[in-house]
Amino acid sequence: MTPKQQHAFDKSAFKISMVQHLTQLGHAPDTAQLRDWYLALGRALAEHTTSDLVATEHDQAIKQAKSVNYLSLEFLIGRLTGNNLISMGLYDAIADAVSELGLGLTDLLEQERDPSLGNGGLGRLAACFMDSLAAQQYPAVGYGLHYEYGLFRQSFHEGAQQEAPDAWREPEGYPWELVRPELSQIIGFYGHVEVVEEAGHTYRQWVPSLKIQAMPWDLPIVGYQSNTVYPLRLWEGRALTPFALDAFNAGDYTHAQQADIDAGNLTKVLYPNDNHDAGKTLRLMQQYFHSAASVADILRRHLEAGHALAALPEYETIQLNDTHPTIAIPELMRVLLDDYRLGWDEAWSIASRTFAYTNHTLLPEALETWSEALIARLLPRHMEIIFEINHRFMQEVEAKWPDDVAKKQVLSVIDDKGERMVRMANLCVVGSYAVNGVAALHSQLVKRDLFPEFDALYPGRIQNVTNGITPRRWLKFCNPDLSNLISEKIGEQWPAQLEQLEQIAQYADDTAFQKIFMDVKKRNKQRLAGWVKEHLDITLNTDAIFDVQIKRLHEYKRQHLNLLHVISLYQRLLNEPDFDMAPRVVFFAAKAAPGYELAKSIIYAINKVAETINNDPRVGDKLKVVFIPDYRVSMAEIIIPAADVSEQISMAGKEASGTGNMKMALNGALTIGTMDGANVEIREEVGDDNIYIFGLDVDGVSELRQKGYQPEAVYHSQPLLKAALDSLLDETFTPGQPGALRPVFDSVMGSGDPYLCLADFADYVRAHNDIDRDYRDASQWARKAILNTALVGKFSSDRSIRDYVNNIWQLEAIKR
Ligand code: CGF
Repeated sequence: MTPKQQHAFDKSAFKISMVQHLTQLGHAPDTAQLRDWYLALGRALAEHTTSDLVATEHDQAIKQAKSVNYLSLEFLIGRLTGNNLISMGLYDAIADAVSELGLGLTDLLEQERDPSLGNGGLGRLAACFMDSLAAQQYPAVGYGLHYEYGLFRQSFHEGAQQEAPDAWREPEGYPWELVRPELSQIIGFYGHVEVVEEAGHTYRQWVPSLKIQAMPWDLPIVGYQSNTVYPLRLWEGRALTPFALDAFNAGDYTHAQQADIDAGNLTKVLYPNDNHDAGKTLRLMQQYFHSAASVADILRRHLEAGHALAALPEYETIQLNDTHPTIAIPELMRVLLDDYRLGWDEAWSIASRTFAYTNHTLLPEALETWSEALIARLLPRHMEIIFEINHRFMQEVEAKWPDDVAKKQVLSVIDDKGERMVRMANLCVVGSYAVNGVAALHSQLVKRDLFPEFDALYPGRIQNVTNGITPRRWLKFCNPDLSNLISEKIGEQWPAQLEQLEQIAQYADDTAFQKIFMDVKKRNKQRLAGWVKEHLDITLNTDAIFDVQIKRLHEYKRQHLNLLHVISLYQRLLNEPDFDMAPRVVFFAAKAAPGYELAKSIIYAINKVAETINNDPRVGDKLKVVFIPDYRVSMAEIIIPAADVSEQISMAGKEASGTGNMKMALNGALTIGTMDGANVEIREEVGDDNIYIFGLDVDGVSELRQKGYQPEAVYHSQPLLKAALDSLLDETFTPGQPGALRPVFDSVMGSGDPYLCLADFADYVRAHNDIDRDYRDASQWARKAILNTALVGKFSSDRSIRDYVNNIWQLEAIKR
């Protein structure tokens, strides 16, 4: 706690406030349940953050400074209460206050449901970035959607994924959010474009036929020890047309509610796809609704602060998190052209100096395109503007490469090879002053493979900003024992200056420190094992290697490669009398998009293999496999501090960055990984001896493809691999149901193993053997683990944000 905050906190007043909130919720202290108390705690704390939010909003210095507007369809913020307590410097004081009320703070925090308003890395990155912006006091507003249902809740029925809706706010509402009706906006859809004549000029004007109200809900982003609270503004769709009371009274209930139904659907659900473009109309409606409301709010703030419209790029920058909010570019153009009546050149000069775009993926199936017909129907004026942007852009291309049809074809915003489609990524590059990839390798591939022509046309526009994670949530909050140990050694500044962790490296060879460090790891493993026992009734050996793969389920992430290794260990334990291995628990946690059949088959296969291995008495506690259901931020907070080994095994060139890799390394896990995404930079930081790199690199992948890859040949040449694969076809793991796991077998054999699992298998096994050997040398292992924690300071999202600030956004910190 900072001295200022310590002084400001009045324990007895806070306890009174909690009891008052409890009473307002309709409960009495002697009969209230834990959940009631949690809500009272959240509301009592939110009083403080709300007043800081309002004060920050009205701060003249901030109004006169440049801000970043982070536009993202996803913010996977996780539970806020514990994290906000850390940021406010009140964790211990509140623990003390609630204990005087007879409550345990950790029990209260467990009552909070995760706001799962994101799918995976992209949404979690947005949350880390907001945390780092507030901590470093770079003026910022996050803009997202207020989904009624977050990412589905996952359970398993006989091994198969089941999905249930996640009504994260129900039934009492979320204590941290604040509705701001005074800032609501009206958003149009459909309709037609009219030509208006005024003072000898003709203008175009969109007349939408459907209007929906955008109601903002603010969540407080509390800066770590900074007294700065920025809003994460989430738009909710609401019916605008007044409730049809006449129809209701006349008995026409459905019609009376129709407008509510349409508007309410708009932000009802988060699309559960990660790295995949599903192309649904409602999704485009969500994107436009989000973009239009955000652009309107940005302009409102800008003009209310007294700035000229033409000065927008000097005061506001708009970061597009992936292509999902691309439609904000033509929307700003529409407003400038049609509402403010600027000429094209002036409007374009403003817009193209305001937007910047982050690319998160090279996967073709994730690069969004929308059919021209759909955009023209839903947003007719925007389609005209997109055509005009492209027309002028094509002239630029012609000037640079005269008569080069091929260049125009790849660069064009419109893909007219079949049904005409709008390429959102191309529109982003054309309309942004900066484009960035999310790790060094990824940014290089964006330039080399995805956008080489754009890179030639606009040298310097495509940059790199390596992703990062907030050390407040991902070390200080989730791993209090390790945090305390670090603070004892190097002081309390590291959560705000993560580079300082480097000083821990000097203790890597100190046997006493090694013991304390590994004791902390052991306690975290016990905590996770306790959770597994309580929820899944599996008993774990906490001396075993905790080998962890936690991320979305996707073929390119290769959970099935991990599974093949697990099966091979199982078979060796059974079949090779001399085979010895350090005990291992292999953890998986992953959600599959509901429509992604193969991903669901992989989950099913892992669960079936786990069931067999865990119940086979011949294995004892040498090997256990645990699939933790319903992976979410709060679960990650328990798993990550307990990990010994971090699985980052995507096929090289496919994982743009990864951020779980950073979180686990920071908590002292050793990475087994390919030369992909941020693994490459983690290796640079921790050194070759403290990471297990295996498999083909990007060049190796393309060479193999050129030579002609034959998974069958690999299958026949490697007995261990063949045996593991064959077991997927018989009844080993699915008694009475031979072939139930065949889809996984076929995915690496029949359809040609698109992600080269078989090609990398042997080297993956080799790397795991190295891990097995090294883990048995406790002191050497401790040394490596300590060095991982010590040497990954670069991956603080504070550093990522400073890179954005210095190289792209050009903001000044405003200290409060
Ligand atoms: O974004 C991802 C993640 N799946 O959400 N992508 N998208 N889209 C990438 O696949 C990750 O590699 C990356 O770390 C993350 C955040 O940039």
